[in-house]
Amino acid sequence: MKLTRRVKEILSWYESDNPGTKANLARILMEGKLGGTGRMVILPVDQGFEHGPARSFGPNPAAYDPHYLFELAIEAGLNAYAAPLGMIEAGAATYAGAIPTILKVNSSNSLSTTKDQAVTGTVGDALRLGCSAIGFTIYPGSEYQFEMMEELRELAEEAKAAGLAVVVWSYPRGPMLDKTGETALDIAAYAAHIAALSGAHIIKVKPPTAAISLDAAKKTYEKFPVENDPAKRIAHIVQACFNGRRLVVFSGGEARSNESLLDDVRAIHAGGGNGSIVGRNAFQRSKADALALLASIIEVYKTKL
Ligand code: FBP
Repeated sequence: MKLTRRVKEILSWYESDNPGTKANLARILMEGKLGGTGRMVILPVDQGFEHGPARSFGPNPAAYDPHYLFELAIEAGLNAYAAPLGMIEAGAATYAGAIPTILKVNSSNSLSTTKDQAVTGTVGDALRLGCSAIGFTIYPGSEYQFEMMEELRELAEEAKAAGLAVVVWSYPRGPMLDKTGETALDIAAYAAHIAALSGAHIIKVKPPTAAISLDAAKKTYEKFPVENDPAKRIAHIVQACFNGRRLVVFSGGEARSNESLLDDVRAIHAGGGNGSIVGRNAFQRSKADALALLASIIEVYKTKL
């Protein structure tokens, strides 16, 4: 496989990484219909942990089967498939080498009263299962944020030493933040920056709204405003990710209309984001509808700006 100039350029931004980690980043970046473009679409399926099985898979019961999820990601021509341990194990032999996988090594669940995650997988698991990366969630703002960041430090160090890439889901939540605050522009940029500072190769955040939440940041944003335009907000998140030197992808959220999701995707594309990580909007649709939507998302990312 010949790497494109764009992928070589992206790999050059990861100045400290060993050849193993760079090869795994290259595998993700060169895979699927967006392979070589520097853009990515990833299928994440950890919602069974986060929200429970019925809320996750009830709308499309075929998705209860882990093999269906691997096949959806492969048939859609995505860059990678991310899931917790049991889900990857359940298709590991059948789909070995068929698509880069990201082992989600921590998870929360809806039965918990605290904003925390348990470590549910190891770097050893990721290597045994042939994964390209580990995935880890931090909740900046939670009472447990520092423990989570310390767990990330340990797992990221181990993953990088073993030649794996590190994907960080950075989701602000906790007592300081209401629902508006969790996706406010200043908070989303802050969360993305914390993930970059923690050594993430790929950062995952929710698309930001125009709200500014932190009182301490309001004056700064008044003085140096970000234009009230979704693409400009994405560009601000890209700035927070070392001015584009770290890959950043944006989540899809709850199932909604194709047009609403595609509006977000167009803004991510125009703002210079690296792509989408779309779970519920893919696996909660019938396979035909999911493949059609994912193809439309990929088309947007292929468009020349
Ligand atoms: P979705 O596209 O389904 O939003 O998936 C992205 C994701 O980050 C999942 O990996 C995770 O389970 C979920 O969102 C968490 O969603 P929420 O923050 O709404 O509980």
